[in-house]
Amino acid sequence: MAFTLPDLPYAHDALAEGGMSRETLEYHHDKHHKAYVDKLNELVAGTEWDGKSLEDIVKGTYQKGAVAQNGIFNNASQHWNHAQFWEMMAPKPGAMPSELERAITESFGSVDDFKKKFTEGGVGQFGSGWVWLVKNADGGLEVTKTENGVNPLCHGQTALLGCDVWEHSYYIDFRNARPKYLENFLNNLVNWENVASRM
Ligand code: MN3
Repeated sequence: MAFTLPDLPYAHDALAEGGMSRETLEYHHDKHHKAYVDKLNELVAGTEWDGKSLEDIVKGTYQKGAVAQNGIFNNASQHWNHAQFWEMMAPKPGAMPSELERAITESFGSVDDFKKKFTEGGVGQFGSGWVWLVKNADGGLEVTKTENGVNPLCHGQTALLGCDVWEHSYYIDFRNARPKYLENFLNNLVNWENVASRM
């Protein structure tokens, strides 16, 4: 069965007040994300991956230590990453649920220290990639960064929060100011209820 582009869980202009414009979402969701889905369907057709779940394809095609991953992996992982990313944001997001705040404070010392670490991770990802808040198998939380489409599934971790630091994610709204984009993401866009539900 072919993969499909999921609708955004809000209108294209719903995040504008929070700092992510309609134009960014029109390009990022309608064009970039759609291209990953279309390419994935094209590449998977007639292969051993045809009919497999997205998670199985991501994990099964990941090549440990490979800088350049193969086409099926790149498009499958980017489809998965973006589908999570849209869900991880919300217009007018609410406060952080207390169980998440507790877990973050335990692992990072404070919510502010976590935000600092997450921003540094995103700024420090040289070139395209993602910054994540993950839950490890032992239950501890960690901030990680990954190159290109690589994601926590590849490392057996649970993705609680991810932020796309490819230039297409921020160039329209923040130009080259990746740190500002990350700070704005954490302070105005993250759907903390969604993050907590992933624990
Ligand atoms: Mn992207």
